[in-house]
Amino acid sequence: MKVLIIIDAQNDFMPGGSLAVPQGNKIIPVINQILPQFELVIATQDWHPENHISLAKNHLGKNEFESIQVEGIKQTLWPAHCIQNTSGADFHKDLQTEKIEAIFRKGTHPMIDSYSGFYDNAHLKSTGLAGYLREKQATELYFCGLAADICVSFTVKDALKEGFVSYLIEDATKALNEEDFAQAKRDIQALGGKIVNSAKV
Ligand code: VGL
Ligand code: ZN
Repeated sequence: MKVLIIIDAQNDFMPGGSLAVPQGNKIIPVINQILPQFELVIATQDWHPENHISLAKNHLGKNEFESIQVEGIKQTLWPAHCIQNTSGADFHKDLQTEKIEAIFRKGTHPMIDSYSGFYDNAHLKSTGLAGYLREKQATELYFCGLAADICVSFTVKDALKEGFVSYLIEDATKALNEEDFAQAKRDIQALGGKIVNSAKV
């Protein structure tokens, strides 16, 4: 079964949002157009409490986009974004959400950040997404959303490691950093993932 997984298509990652991805809004019509071709559509939401460890404002003397070490792993400090129950955490208003059957939220624990829809960054806490997809007998996963170089590529890499046939829809994602995205695409291909265009899904 073909599944579409929409990663973090939330206002704070759109132009005007607190952690805006350039041209992030351009993916919305592309996603809406391909939605009918999928039997199952699910989404993720970055969903942080105010005191979340990934927010620069919670670290005295640290600036946005600086990084720190948390229990031996790199934690980038971001502007406040996707705070639970704020409009910044809502899906883009034009995203057709009717077909979204399940929403997996991540980054909900104050001390744990999660770029991937499957696991937190230290791979300690599962969101349950892999088990859900197996129970639904998902065979092919198609990924889109924001940001290409961060949450989307972390999710695709975890999907491949979980053994799912995985495709990244390149024109339905946008990156914060193009160089990081170029590297992420190479990593995805090295793991057996495919980069495709929305015309080919
Ligand atoms: C994301 C940075 C911090 C993303 C989430 O959705 O790509 N990026 N939190
Ligand atoms: Zn976040």
